[in-house]
Amino acid sequence: MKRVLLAVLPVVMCAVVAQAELTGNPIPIGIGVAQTGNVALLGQEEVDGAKLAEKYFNANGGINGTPFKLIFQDTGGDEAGAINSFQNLINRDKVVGIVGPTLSQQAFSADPIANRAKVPVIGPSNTAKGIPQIGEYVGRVSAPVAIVAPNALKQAMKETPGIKKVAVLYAQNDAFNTSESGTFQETVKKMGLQIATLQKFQTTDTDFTSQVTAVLGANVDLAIVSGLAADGGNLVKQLRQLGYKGPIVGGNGLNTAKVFPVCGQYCDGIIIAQAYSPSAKNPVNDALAAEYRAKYKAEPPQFTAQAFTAVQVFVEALRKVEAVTKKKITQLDLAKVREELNKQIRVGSYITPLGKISLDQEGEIHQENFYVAKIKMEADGKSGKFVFVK
Ligand code: 1QQ
Repeated sequence: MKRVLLAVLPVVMCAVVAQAELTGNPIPIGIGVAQTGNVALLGQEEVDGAKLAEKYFNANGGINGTPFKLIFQDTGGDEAGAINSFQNLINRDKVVGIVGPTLSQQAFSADPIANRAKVPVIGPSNTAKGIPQIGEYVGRVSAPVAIVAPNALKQAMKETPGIKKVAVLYAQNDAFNTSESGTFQETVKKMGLQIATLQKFQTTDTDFTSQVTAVLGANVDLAIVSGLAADGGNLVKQLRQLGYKGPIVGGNGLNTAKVFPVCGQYCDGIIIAQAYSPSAKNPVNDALAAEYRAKYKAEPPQFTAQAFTAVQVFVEALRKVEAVTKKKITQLDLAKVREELNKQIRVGSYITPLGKISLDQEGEIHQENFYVAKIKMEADGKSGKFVFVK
């Protein structure tokens, strides 16, 4: 009994002391991601990650003793929603910086607004080509498709030798899917494979009969799908229902357990590249994974880890701003905080759930480790998991 108490006491005291130490008005950090609509299938995982980061970093000293608080503004799934969310965060909530939006398609519209207002943005899941180049206040912790996507293709080739003919399908009304598909198409050609059919669709589509008919007619050995969770999941389902039996590579838009209810048993086997592994070893990821498992009884997903990481970069950069200016954030003018924060985000490196990362002067992420997972559905066709294969 005595030994148990002695073991538990320091942990409890530590948490109490750390929280009691935080004083002053909380520093507002904006979270502008999709909390409603179809894109919330992806955005909700970001909300989870941001909240876990808020709890974790405030329990670990906040911004050198000052707490920070997250201000959430739902973007919905379109450009207008993202613009509105960013404007509210910038002008009304007076945040020091913004984590968001969920989609690259939204980032190309909303980020220029933050950039003009000189408010730092960290994209938690904006992987299209050209995001950091939007402006000097735009960065991301989501590695670009050019680096991530080819890993899934390599895995498919390894698992199924003899692939020659490929079907490429993508949502043409979405910037990320167009960008990712471009990478897939280049990689396919570099590998000496043939694109037997190239099929386009819209993220709002629900009937994919014509695309699937073309795929079946082309008699391909592999299908590569770049869509978001709802449309991409339905496309996979219809591919299988109409008789496609070969391997399927899915893009980042399918990278969530939220597709399980969409394609059900037919999600089984989809190969998806990952910028995060729940089993990456470092103290921050260990803490995130433990919290997530306790709360959700599942492995933390990539979008959760990336949103957590985006908050972490803001927190650590805010601490650096105080060190450099020798002033508390709360004593500095907001415009000055935003400007210094943007500089410090790009200085040094961070040990995060994604491993060791840094952002270069342009705001592009540099990350060391990438993975590949495969969806494994249970016999009930309802529950499933991402099994890491590389
Ligand atoms: C992008 C993406 C999406 C699939 C993230 C949710 O990678 O829009 O860039």
